[in-house]
This record gives sequence, C-alpha cells and structure tokens, in this order.
Amino acid sequence: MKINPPLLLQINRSYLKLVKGDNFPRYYFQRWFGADFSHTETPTTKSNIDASSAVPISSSSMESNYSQKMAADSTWVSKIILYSFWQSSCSWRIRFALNLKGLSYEYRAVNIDKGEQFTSEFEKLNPLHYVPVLVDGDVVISDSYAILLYLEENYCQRPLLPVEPQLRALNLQAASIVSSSMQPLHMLSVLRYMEERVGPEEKQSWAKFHIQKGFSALEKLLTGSAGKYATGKEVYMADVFLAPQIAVATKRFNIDMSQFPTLSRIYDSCKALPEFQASSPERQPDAAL
Ligand SMILES: N[C@@H](CCC(=O)N[C@@H](CS)C(=O)NCC(=O)O)C(=O)O
Repeated sequence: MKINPPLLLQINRSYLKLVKGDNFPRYYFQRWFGADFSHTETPTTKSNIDASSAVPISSSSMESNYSQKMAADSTWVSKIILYSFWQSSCSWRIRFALNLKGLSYEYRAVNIDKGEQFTSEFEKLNPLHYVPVLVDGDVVISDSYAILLYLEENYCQRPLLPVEPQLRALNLQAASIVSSSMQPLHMLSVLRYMEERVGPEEKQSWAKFHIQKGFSALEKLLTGSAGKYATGKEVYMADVFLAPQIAVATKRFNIDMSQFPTLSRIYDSCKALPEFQASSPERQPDAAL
C-alpha cells in the first residue's frame, strides 16, 4: 500500500498533539533541532504568579540553534525560566538537565549569599526560600528532584531515566541520596546555623562527615552498575545529581575523591560533556569571578 507522506505527517502531528497537548510545537521542534549553549535573550511568557517580576536581579538565558528556529515559528514561545544561583549545586543539577535535554531557558539569578531568596516576591515562588525554581508557563516547581521528574515527563527527548525498572530505581535512589542525605546537611542555611550555635570548625567537619558518608554509600551502590556513567553507558539522573555534588565536595569541602574510584570515573565522564561544562558555576551570568 502506498502511503501519502503529507498524510503520514498529519497522523504523526495528531498523535503528538494528543500525547503532548499544548507542548506540541515546542516538542516537535525540539525533537528536530540540536542545541548549543551560549547565553542570549529568549522570549518569555506570563505565569499565574508573576514570575517575570519576582527577582529581577540579573537576567540572561540559554539560546540555541533550535530555539532560534522555533522563534521563527509564530506558534512557539519559550516558557522556561530558571531561578538559580551560580554556586548552588541544586541549581546546577537543573542547568545540567536542561542542557542535556536541549531546552533553552531564561536564567534569573537569585543571590542566596545576599539573602535575595527571602524577598516577598521570591517567597511566592518558593515558600522554603531555596533555589532552584523552575517556571514553565503556569507551572512553578521549587525542588530539583521534582523539577527533574517534571522535565522527564514533559520533555521526552534525551531521557534522564532508563526504562529498565532496576536501573531506573537505582537512578532515583542515587539522586535521592544526594538530595536528601547529603546536600541538605551542608546547605548554606544549615552551615550558618551551625556556625552561630556550635562554631566554624564544627561546621566544616559536620559537612565533611556527611558528604563522606554519602559518597561511601554511593561508591558501594554504583560499583556494580557503573560504566562510563553511574548506571552504564548513558548519562542519567544519577549523574545529573552526582556530578555537581562531587564538584562542590572537592572545591568547597576539600573531599579527597581518590577514596571513591567509581565516583571519580563518573565525574570525569561528566566533566567531558559540553552540557555539563556549560552548566558549571563559572559559566553562569551571575558568576562572581
Ligand atoms: N531540596 C531542594 C534543596 C534546595 C536547596 O537546598 N537550595 C540551596 C542552594 S543548593 C539554597 O537555596 N539555599 C539557601 C539557604 O540555605 O538559605 C532541592 O533539591 O532543590
């Protein structure tokens, strides 16, 4: 049977519209064009919370080849805004994930060192006063784990979770160890609290203890599954959470990674990725170098 190509295209479009709803034009174009990682202006849209006026501290964006092509399409408007701080490892996870998925976004800097997370405008976005916050049209999400799952469900290009159940669970577990059992114990507000109540030395050894504990567990957990990346040949969610954590642990807390050979190998693989390099703190518009 001969199939008419325009008809095929139409069926494909209807199917995608069905499964992706309003995201169809963006989804369609993002599947077709690649991305690069230079900062320029990106159009934005309104959300229920007026995210555009939330923290107008400094604003830049990730623009890509495909988004320029998308901008030419009148139906497509970039929606993703990321509230981020250059040194925040939680924000770094999302910058890395967005780059891996080839999604352009507008970067809005929130200086958590200067307390900009406590403004009433930012509180509307995240009552917990933490970065990152991702705004995608009317959707506002303020936790890196939830953001990653949201991106995974709504932007299916370059999956960050494998299909195989065991490997999928392993990725979720590794990401959860980083985001629940490591980073919260050495975050800015916790260390400030400790410094005030206990002392500066204790603050550092407390952080180091919990980082080493987490890495020891992750080293054991991932040794059997790791290839180039944490769970094999492909970069997935475990890597997205692990690599920024290792970077922060070595730079800020002087953790010796030679005791964790598997994690070190995974980190080296991530460091070689342009998507990781572009997401690094020093490449962000608010980097104070
Ligand atoms: N569970 C949250 C944690 C977010 C978080 O701890 N963010 C840090 C930066 S990495 C922050 O905003 N800290 C501000 C503070 O401690 O006051 C996530 O994964 O997004």
